[in-house]
Amino acid sequence: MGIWFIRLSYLVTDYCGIGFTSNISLEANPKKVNMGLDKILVGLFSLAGMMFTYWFFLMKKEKEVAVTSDSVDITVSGGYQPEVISVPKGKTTKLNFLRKDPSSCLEEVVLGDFKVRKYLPVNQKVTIEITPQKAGEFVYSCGMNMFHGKIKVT
Ligand SMILES: [Cu+2]
Repeated sequence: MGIWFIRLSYLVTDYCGIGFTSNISLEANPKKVNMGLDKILVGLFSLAGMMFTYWFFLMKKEKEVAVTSDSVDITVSGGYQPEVISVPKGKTTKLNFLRKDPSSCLEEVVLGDFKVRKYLPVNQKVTIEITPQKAGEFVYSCGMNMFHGKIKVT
């Protein structure tokens, strides 16, 4: 389990251009390592990056919000809040996304199961309507699959 999170963190940091991970392969093969200070620093940074990612994914608690009205406001800022919503099956629910985070990482929201990919301008509400026909858990994400939210259909 843990190793997958670390793998994932490689992907994530590479993807979003943070670039902690480019020298990871050097660490895995000690014979090749030329222990310059820069390499040690890069190693430390990548370790810190991994630990942060690990902590970020594991320690964040899921708070579920049950949607009883026709719509729900979802704030996009360093992720999606509320992160987990539950909606009734067969009912149309409006998801009002409001992106407050200028990071380009969050400029798109992708609801793969609902075949929706939408651009979210900063400070502008974007409404996405879903009418889920199947019960289950549906994860949506930013365009790079870095941040995730979940829709539970019950
Ligand atoms: Cu992203």
